[in-house]
Amino acid sequence: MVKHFNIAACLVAMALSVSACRGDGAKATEGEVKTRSTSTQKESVAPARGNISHVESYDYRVVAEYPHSSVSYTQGLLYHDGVMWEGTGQYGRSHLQRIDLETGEVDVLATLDDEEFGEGIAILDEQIYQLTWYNEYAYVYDMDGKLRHKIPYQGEGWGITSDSEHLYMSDGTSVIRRVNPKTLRSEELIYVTYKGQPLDMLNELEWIDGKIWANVYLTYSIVVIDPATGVVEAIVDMPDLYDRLVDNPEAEAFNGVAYNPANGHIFVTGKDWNKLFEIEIIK
Ligand SMILES: [Ca+2]
Repeated sequence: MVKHFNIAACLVAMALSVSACRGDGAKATEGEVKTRSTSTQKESVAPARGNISHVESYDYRVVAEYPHSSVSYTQGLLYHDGVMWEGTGQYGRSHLQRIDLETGEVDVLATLDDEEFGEGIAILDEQIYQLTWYNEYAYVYDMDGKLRHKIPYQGEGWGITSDSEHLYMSDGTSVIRRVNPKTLRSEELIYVTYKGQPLDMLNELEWIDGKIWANVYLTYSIVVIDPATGVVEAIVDMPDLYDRLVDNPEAEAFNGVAYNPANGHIFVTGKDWNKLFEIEIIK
């Protein structure tokens, strides 16, 4: 049984130990390693600008439930031209794949080597980018999943998304980097704050109407970030989704945000969750 927790409690708890933010069922090996590796960067976070005191709280409604493979360790999720794409992690089962929403069946287009841990995915200019956690390079594929080349970068790769011009990358810290799509070199650093405090553990990303939506690792929260200021403007907590999973003991952390611009709905799931949810956000 995974406990429910929220951002406010986690901000306090993270100063002490990340374990307080973790559900009982969530294996935290990945997070513990990542948390240790990000400690030095927390101290360099710049003060936030803009209105930092008010954070909107969005409600939500589950529009539909779809099957999702319980052996897909979701690290990246996006919806593009009516197709659901997923990048998965874990050594030995990191894939780039398309998901048939109605059946949950996957069409694996690429499989990473056993020593590579897949992370977020993004599509820009009809190319698919897939990050790796520790390997320090991204794969770039054509839309059929054929490898074009790899781009090196420094540090950890977690989430990635695109605004149709640039790419934005997270690395488990409170900093999101806007990067050049050709080089993945940083063009701008976005220091993300929640009520004035740096918000660590930013994970899977989605660019939605000029804002960056981000899963916060080891929570059931998605935050809405103004990329111009880094300020979290809104939050939506979805702890109830875990309770909708049935016969899914391997279910791990809530992760994955995709967006359907045709109806404004988002899709969310989790690592090894056997369901994927279509969500209407209620503001
Ligand atoms: Ca996404």
